Amino acid sequence: EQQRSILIQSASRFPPPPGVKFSYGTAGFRADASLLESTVFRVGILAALRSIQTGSVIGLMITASHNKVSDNGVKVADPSGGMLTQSWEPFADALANAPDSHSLLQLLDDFVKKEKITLEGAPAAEVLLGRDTRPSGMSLLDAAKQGITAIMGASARVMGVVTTPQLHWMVRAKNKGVEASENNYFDQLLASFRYLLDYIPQRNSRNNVTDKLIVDGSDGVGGEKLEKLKTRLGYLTIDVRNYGDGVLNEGVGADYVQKEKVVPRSFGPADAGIRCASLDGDADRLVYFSVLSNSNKIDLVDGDKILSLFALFLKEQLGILNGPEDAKANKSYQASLGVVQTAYANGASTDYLKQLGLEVVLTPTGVKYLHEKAAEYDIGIYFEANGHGTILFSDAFLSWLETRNNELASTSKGSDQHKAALRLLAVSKLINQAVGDALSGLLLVEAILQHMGWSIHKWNELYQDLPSRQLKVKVVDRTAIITINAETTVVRPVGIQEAIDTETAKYPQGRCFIRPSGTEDVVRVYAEASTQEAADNLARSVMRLVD
Ligand code: NG1
Ligand code: ZN
Repeated sequence: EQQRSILIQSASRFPPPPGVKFSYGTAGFRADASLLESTVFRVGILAALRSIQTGSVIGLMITASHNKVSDNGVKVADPSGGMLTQSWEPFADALANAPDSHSLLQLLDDFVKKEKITLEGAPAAEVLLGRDTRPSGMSLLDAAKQGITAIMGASARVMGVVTTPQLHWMVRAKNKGVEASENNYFDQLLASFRYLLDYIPQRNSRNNVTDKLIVDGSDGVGGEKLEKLKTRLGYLTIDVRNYGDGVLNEGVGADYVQKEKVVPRSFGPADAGIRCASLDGDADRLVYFSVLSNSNKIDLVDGDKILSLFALFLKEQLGILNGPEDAKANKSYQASLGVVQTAYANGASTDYLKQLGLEVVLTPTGVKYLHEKAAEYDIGIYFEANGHGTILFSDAFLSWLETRNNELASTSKGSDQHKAALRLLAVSKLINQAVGDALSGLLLVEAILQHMGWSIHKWNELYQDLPSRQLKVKVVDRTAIITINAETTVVRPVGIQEAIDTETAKYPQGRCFIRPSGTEDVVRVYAEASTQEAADNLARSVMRLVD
């Protein structure tokens, strides 16, 4: 009863905006910030319930990532640090769209019963709260707090301004009994980064790769954090630009750089030849680029190429670790190494990875799908072309690796095999196991480039991207488009796929697909072909089919 009246009272302070329909899409709820208070409040309630049900700490992040500064959004991190379980998404939708406090309470009643969540005498629930640098974040954070504390026994712990992956990392850490602080996060990243550098093969020691990197912080939280982190890096001079003075995501950031293929604000011809990287607004995406001389154009090194670099390195280290005598002595572990991409992955990257002998799987767009698939391998690497991705290590493999490493330390300390074991362990600590993380990804890229003795140009030459074009079309109802086969085939409206196939067949190396966006009210068109002109034409003609 007391619980009911608390809920009614606090919910009445957050009436939903009339006539707006919310949907927990590819990355949580996103909308113009002015529309979001009630939704964020309600997601606070949901997070508290999820914490009670799982008996674990849950995360709630307020961000709209690469979207414009006037937008905002909210998403929930599950106990593992990954995305909210998909089975709760319909509940999130229903909660956000409940028209009044009465229907909200009814929904909560039903859901709590269905999920067998006992509120009375429930164990203490805790939700970690974070936000990006958007000005609207402050009041939204307060709305989230009120939602959390509207559930008796639930408390909110404010982590303040953090990157999205930092918050996910903290949730994961806390649930493993590790201290969930920014310092601890930095310590882990730095320690494992230094480890990797310590084991760089002699032949590649330092002189081949310049120690200078310029990073575009997208005028968001990532640049701010990198400024703090870089002072403790030791080697590597990082020049951070766009770390908060300009407008968030405007002409800057990983999304802009990847889609427009031009330099971000405050970069120019003077930077030609230097290794550059770009983060997105909440620092869960990372792309590299180098500026072409005398122009504002760039050579883009996207998520697919980061994935390829990681895959190549890990495959090599696994190969060294599992020496031929080991197989005979039954000491090797046939670790499965899998690569997960979406249909947006450049076709040339998929070909390259397959040529390396790797298993490549496609999933629908959205980190939750990629992550889930990657978790099926001992080492699962996933990346979206836009630069969101990470590497997952299975518990079974990691515990074997720890044991094997100890063995090697006593039998053949300092051997190639031992070093490979140490490197793999370091990668598992450096790379964020919860979610794609631009800061940890950046350190891993830097360490591997040093290891290989490669410049950004050498890296970029792993394979040559096929020209591609991405367009978006506003339509009356994007949900009318239904796809299968990891979004590569349209089944509704009937007939459209045949028309796309007919267009695509006209172009050498042509590939094209359409899908409804999960974050914007548009249908996206992606086309690839042997020349830029052909890719543009293919995209445009398919766009006309949708319109
Ligand atoms: P949608 O709007 O569903 O295409 C976009 C990105 C995704 C993912 C989400 C979340 C593209 C084509 N799509 O999703 O990859 O990053 O945003 O931020 O880049
Ligand atoms: Zn992001």
